[in-house]
Amino acid sequence: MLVLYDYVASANCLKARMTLSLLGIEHERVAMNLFAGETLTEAFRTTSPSGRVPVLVLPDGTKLPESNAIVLFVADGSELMPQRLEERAQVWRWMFFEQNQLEPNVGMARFWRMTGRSEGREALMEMRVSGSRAALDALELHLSSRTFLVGDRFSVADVSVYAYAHIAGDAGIDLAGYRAITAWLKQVERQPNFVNDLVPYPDDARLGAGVSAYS
Ligand SMILES: N[C@@H](CCC(=O)N[C@@H](CS)C(=O)NCC(=O)O)C(=O)O
Repeated sequence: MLVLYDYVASANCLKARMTLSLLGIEHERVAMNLFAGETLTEAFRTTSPSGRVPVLVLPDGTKLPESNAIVLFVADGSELMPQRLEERAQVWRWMFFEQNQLEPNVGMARFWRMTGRSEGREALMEMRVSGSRAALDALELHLSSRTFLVGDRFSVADVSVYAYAHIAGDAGIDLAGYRAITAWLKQVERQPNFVNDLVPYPDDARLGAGVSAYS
């Protein structure tokens, strides 16, 4: 059986959880507490060299870190992955965009803002918020003339980009001005077997609350 090393408040982990649910794939979950240092042990580094989650462990013991690699592996050959190479390339394009422009900006701003770490980091926060807006502007432009990111069908590109786009509010960005993104988020949420079990950061993630995996 597939085993997912997971953290409930992580939107990177949410991508893996969403894909497994959308495709109805049975799996076990191992809940990791990042803020108790559980991902920083030598033992966990043999599962994830960067000490990060999500990680999917395959039935033959192969370890697969990186959310988008997990999503692409799980969805390979399924209805969530287009068959034509040209469309698959567009899926990869949006997943690289997600990791390069959306996740680092929305993810960091959300984390600092929701865990009491933004004070003293005003300039950095400003950079992350403006980076988030630039990524959302690009997404809005693309979605203003289509229903889904690639072709005319829901795909793993939508799953991957949804994860951080839908929590832009946590990073201090009002999505109300992004009409195409707002309509697209609703389309994603309407898919059969869609789940979004992301939770806010728990109290032990707050600055000064204990051992933290983050600075
Ligand atoms: N590029 C990676 C990023 C994974 C990542 O940053 N995971 C965070 C949770 S969202 C983590 O495990 N952080 C622990 C740490 O930095 O110590 C992916 O997409 O999976």
